[in-house]
Amino acid sequence: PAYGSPQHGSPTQSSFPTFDGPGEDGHSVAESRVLIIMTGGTICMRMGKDGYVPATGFLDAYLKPRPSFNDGSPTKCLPVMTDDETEVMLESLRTPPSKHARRIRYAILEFNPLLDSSSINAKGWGEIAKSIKRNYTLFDAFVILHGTDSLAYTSSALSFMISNLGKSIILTGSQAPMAELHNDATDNLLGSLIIAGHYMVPEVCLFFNHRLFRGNRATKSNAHDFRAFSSPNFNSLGKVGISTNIKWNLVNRPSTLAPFSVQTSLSTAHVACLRIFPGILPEMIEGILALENLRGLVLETFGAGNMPEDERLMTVLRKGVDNGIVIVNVTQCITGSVSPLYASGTALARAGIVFGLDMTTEAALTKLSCLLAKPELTVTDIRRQMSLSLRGELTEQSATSFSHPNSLLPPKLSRLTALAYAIKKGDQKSISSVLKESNEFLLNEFDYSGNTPLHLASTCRNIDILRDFLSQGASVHLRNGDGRTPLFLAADAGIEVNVSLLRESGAHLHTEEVEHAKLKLKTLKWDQESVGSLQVPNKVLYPVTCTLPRC
Ligand code: ASN
Repeated sequence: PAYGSPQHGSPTQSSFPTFDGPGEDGHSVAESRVLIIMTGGTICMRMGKDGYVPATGFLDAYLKPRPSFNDGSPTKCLPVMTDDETEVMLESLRTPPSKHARRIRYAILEFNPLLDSSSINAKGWGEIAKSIKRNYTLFDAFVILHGTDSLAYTSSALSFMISNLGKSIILTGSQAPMAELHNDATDNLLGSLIIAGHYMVPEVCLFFNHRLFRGNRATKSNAHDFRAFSSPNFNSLGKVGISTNIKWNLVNRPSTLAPFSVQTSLSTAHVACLRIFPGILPEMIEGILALENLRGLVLETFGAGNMPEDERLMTVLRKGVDNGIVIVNVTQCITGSVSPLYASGTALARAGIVFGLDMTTEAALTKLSCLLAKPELTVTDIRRQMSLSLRGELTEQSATSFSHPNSLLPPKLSRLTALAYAIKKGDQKSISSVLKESNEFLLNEFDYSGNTPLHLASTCRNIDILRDFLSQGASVHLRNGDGRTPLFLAADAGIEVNVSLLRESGAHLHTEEVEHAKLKLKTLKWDQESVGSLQVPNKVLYPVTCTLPRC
């Protein structure tokens, strides 16, 4: 597949007759084919006697009359595979040419019945996945129209159900129906079509209010605003404005040599979700864990993954784990991750409860349902996979070393490891290439051993490395896993020139540390007033309150 944006000169490649009719300037205009799968939701609703209800006939009622969705060319029928594996010819429309000289031709496959998304379940997710699979080779991309209430559950579920995706799948809906004069449906649908028709983003995405999110990172955060969705723990994948900007460095791509496939069943009947609250009783948790057939539980805990310190609660949870139930700890907070920061969270991990890190509840529940439906996985496999990123749904951080010492190093840690190796070898060429390649400032980050690159350079005989790091703004004040600064390490190693350079750069010792340094470097004057003035340009001072990764 071709990845890239029109701005980079590689628009979506279609396996279809790519050119269809002249554009305004008489030149041929490329055409992409998109299948819209209409499942229901406010976007297609009309007012009934008891409130909004989904209505059929979306293409005829709302898209045909709108010039931005219909360029007025004679309609054309496209082959579409339906749920009973029969091919039907569906009427399609096409948009006028975009500024990238591309039209989007689309057909709509309407589900029967159309749903308010609050009624969708695993069967509905299976139907969506099957429709995509049946039509995968017939279309360049897929747009799913869906209600907003459970949109983040559906986009999360599909992300886990689909493997080796090579085309864009974009879910959208609206807060106000297309039938209303002032609506967000037009923008959401047109934005989704534009991305689907121009860019190959091979992920299950959620597009809303001009933003493209990874589907399993999004959550509905507002019941009224047009800005209904957010992605609190992961940046959006792109934005549609005057121009469309896709953040290609964030986009996941299939990396295995395997064909597109879908898993169509999920074990939603075997999972539950429980929000911890002050005063929760052990019997309440016990009641849920005793449910017949329960195999997975998502616990929404406080803050960084804590719950009331009550031995009776722990006993009940431990019993659930021993009975083979996969219990996953996610935070009730909108933003942030669970971690072994507090004793209470650590006790849960020790009891065999899995850290769900920064997964949303929607992602945790659907991932668990998906994994539990795979007969080849053992409970241990599932527990392990719940803490790993399968589709970019969580950020593997310090918890990786806490619960999964054997898993692959996250990219930042592996860069820091490469840097540490190069510093030890005095290899300045490799040092600068690692630093250049990284899009974040690595010099104030801690490696697996709890040291910053400056700590490592402070005991190196090659003073040029130390000088180079200081001139790039490395902080002299950060303390390593043992609570030591680079200056202390340089003094302890007895390297006088490094000590002098660090002190010139503003480094200093605590009074208790001075005695130790005096013993090591007898010839140096250690009164604190003799600290040299800052000679290093662009110095950035970082606070010393950092959390150190510990194994
Ligand atoms: N109740 C509607 C649904 O989820 C809400 C919406 O789409 N805005 O189907």
